[in-house]
Amino acid sequence: MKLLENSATPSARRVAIFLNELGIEVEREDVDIRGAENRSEAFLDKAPNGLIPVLQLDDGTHICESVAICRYFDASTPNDKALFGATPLEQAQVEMWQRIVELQGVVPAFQAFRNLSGFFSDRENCVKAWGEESRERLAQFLPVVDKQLGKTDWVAGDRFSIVDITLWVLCGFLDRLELEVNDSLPNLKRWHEQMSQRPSVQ
Ligand SMILES: N[C@@H](CCC(=O)N[C@@H](CS)C(=O)NCC(=O)O)C(=O)O
Repeated sequence: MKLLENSATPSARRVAIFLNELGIEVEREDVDIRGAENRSEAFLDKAPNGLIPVLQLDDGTHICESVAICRYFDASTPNDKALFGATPLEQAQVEMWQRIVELQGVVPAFQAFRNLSGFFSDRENCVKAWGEESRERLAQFLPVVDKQLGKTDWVAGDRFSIVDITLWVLCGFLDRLELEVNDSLPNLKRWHEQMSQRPSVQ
């Protein structure tokens, strides 16, 4: 089994932190995304989304999408972490917040970065106005998680979950968009300090 990834990227980092939480070591192979290796026919045969990370199983099966990879490891590794929630209610709350943070935080962040920086202009049409709008939507989203973290220890409730990993990776991306977790977001700041102490993110 091996992970096809690029360790500097947020999506690979999300899986890496999840694996650290579960104490799992996996062989890794670097994919040259700058050189568009992920857009080659050989790569697209493994990952229809054309993105890293991708998990390659020993029987040749491939799993792309970071959360799907995390689900695979969680379900196939006996553990008591319940990173996707333990009870039906927790599982629903994790799913709910995972989708909120992903769709209203991570997607706008990636869209803002890609469209404003032109980092992938060799493979996509970069639209500055869309980048600016995405950055604004992300800025408007941060108070939403700040409010939630004023009510609960962790994003999806009082148990640490995959959503905290997703939000942590998102926060690590903010400086590239000239945004930050500051005193105007006190609950998010408290959570951020707490997260930074976890061995899995060191
Ligand atoms: N929803 C996907 C997003 C993956 C993604 O955006 N990967 C980026 C790196 S963070 C990538 O492969 N970019 C290369 C490209 O766009 O060509 C996931 O969670 O796995």
